[in-house]
Amino acid sequence: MSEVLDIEQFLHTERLPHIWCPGCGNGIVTGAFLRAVLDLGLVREKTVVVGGIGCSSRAVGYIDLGTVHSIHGRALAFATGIKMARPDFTVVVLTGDGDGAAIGGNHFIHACRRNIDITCILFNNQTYGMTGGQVSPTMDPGDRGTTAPYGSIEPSFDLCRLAEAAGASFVARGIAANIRPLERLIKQGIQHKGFSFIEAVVPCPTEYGKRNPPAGVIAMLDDTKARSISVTAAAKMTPDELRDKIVTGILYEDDEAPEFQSAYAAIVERAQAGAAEAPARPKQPAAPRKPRKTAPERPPARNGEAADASGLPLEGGE
Ligand SMILES: Cc1ncc(C[n+]2csc(CCOP(=O)(O)OP(=O)(O)O)c2C)c(N)n1
Ligand code: SF4
Ligand SMILES: [Mg+2]
Repeated sequence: MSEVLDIEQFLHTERLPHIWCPGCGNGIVTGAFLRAVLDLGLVREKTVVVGGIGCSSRAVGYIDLGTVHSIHGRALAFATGIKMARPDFTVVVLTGDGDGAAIGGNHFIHACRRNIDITCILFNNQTYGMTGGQVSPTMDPGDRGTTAPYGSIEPSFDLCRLAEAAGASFVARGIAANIRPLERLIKQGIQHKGFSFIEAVVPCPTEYGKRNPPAGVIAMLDDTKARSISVTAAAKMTPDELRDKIVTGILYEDDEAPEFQSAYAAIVERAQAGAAEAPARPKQPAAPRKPRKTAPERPPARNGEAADASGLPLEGGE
C-alpha cells in the first residue's frame, strides 16, 4: 500500500474536504505528523492529539486517533491533564503561533519548565490565519497584518529559544517546504522522553501572504527553503550572515533532564508506601543545563534593517 493510503487510516476521510485554503502549509505538516505516527507504530487507542483553536489547531478535526479539539490557548493544559492521568499514552499537541505563543504563552513556558513528556508541534505562519491576519508574537517587525497596516512595531519571539530557556529538553525547527527532515524531527520529538517542542514553519498564502512578500505560495515555499540552513552550518556563521536565515534541525536536546510525570509518580509511590515526608534540606544550586548543540547568536529580525528605532518601516505604504 502507498504511504498516502497508509496514513488514511488515521484520517476522518468522511470530513474531507478540509477547510484549509489552497497552498496552506497545514496539510503538509499534518501529513508529516501522521507518517511519523505510522512509522513509530503508535497505537490509536493510546495516542492522543490535542489542538487549540486556529486553522492549524483544526488539524485534530481530521485526525482519527484519540483527539481533543480544546479551547483557544489551552491545548497544553488539556494535554498535561491527559498525560498525568494516562502516562502510558503518547500525547501530542498541534497548535499555532497565536494559539500556542500568544493566548497560550503562559501554558507554553510552564509546560517547557516542567519538562512533561508531551510533544508540541507548533505551526508557525507568523499570523492569526483563522481570524484574518492579525499580528502574532512570531511576526517579524516591519511585516504587515490587519492590526499593523504600516508594519508591526513589535519584536518577535524566537520560539525555539524561548522553549529552550524555559526548560524544554528537545527543541527543533523544520519547514513545510522540506518535509522529510521535518518528519524525522517529529519522530525524534515523539520518541524523546520530556517536553519536545518542534516549530514547523508553514506558509499562510491567504492572510500573511497577501500582505507580505514574496507573493504566491510557490514563491513563499521557495523563499523559506532558500533561507533555511542546518544548525551545524549556522554554528559557523556570524550574526550578520544569519540575517534572514531559518535555522533548522535539533537545536537543543537533553536526554537526562528530569521529566515531570515520572517525578510525580515517584512521589505518589512514596506517599502510598507511607514514607515520611522528606526532611527540609538546604537549598541546592540548580544543576547546570546541558549546553546547546550549536550556539548561533540570535540573528537580527528578518525585516530589522527596514525599520527605524521605533520599529516602523522607513519606507511605508502598501
Ligand atoms: C478566547 C478566545 N480568544 C480569541 C479567539 C479568536 N481566535 C480564534 S483562532 C485565533 C488565532 C489563531 O492563530 P494561530 O494559532 O496562529 O492559528 P492559525 O489560524 O494561524 O493557524 C483567535 C485569536 C477565540 N477563539 N477564543
Ligand atoms: S488562512 Fe492561512 S493558515 Fe488559515 S487555512 Fe488559509 S492559508 Fe491556511
Ligand atoms: Mg498562526
